Amino acid sequence: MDDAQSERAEAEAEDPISRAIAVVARSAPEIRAGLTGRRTKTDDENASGETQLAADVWADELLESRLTDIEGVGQFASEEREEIVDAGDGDLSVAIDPLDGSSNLQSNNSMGTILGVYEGELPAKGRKLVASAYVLYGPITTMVVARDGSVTEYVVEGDGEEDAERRAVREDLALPDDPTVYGFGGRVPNWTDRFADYAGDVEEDLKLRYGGAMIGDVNQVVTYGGVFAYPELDSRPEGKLRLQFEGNPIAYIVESAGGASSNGEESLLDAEADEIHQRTPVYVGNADLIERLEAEF
Ligand code: FDP
Repeated sequence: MDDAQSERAEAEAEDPISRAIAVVARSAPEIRAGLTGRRTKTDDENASGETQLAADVWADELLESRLTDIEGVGQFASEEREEIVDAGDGDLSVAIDPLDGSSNLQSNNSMGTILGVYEGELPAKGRKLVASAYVLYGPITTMVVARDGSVTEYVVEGDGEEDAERRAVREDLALPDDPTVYGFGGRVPNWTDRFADYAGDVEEDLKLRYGGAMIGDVNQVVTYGGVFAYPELDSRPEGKLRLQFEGNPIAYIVESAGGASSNGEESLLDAEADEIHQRTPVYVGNADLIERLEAEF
């Protein structure tokens, strides 16, 4: 164990926020290994009406049992389950998207796991986040963690919970000043006119890269600079992504890395949280690109 790893082990022993982050890191190799053979659809739908894959259900159950075990965690919520789980006494709540972008599993493209740690009960505003993190199951497994205003990228290695190791590869991560990529979800004919106008402007300066899993698409923005959006649609003004599980945690990471977030009007972190599965348009990236969007809207 190097110095950074033993410092982390000490923090994890006492601090529930560090423990929640550690649980997700340690579960990542196991989740990755367990994807093989769980690519089939189930007969069930999640709380947002999407058909669940065996992998969604399995990753949800694995993380639920481990995260609700942490002393100090009072509530557990998941994109894959209707109700918030009461985890006992504790002032912290964890919100999880166990497998973000799981429709990519069939075609073997990238996916992620998202964690938001909120102070107080859910649903909660993004300003209540005290940490957030995502795992990216790409060619290698990486994890990005935002806490106390700084963002670190780790490589996660190992085969299972016992020997999983997290090694920092980029500290104080910041979005590059000179952005190069954009990725926008939703079908173009369904975009609103104002978003289509914005997209037209962005296309002049940036290169399209869209993979269809928010975590992969956001991670390239964090790496190269640019903008990711799952916008408002004519048919669905509230967009597709969920505020508690996706919008807020990602906004917290991007803003901690010097970027900006918006729901079209204000920072996602300032958006009112009324319902655990509420959807929101999501726009995150370099601050000037998000300012431009808000100015054009
Ligand atoms: P998925 O349905 O595969 O779980 O969370 C929903 C999400 O993926 C995001 O990861 C992704 O950005 C978006 O939906 C992709 O939606 P489209 O297929 O409409 O592009």
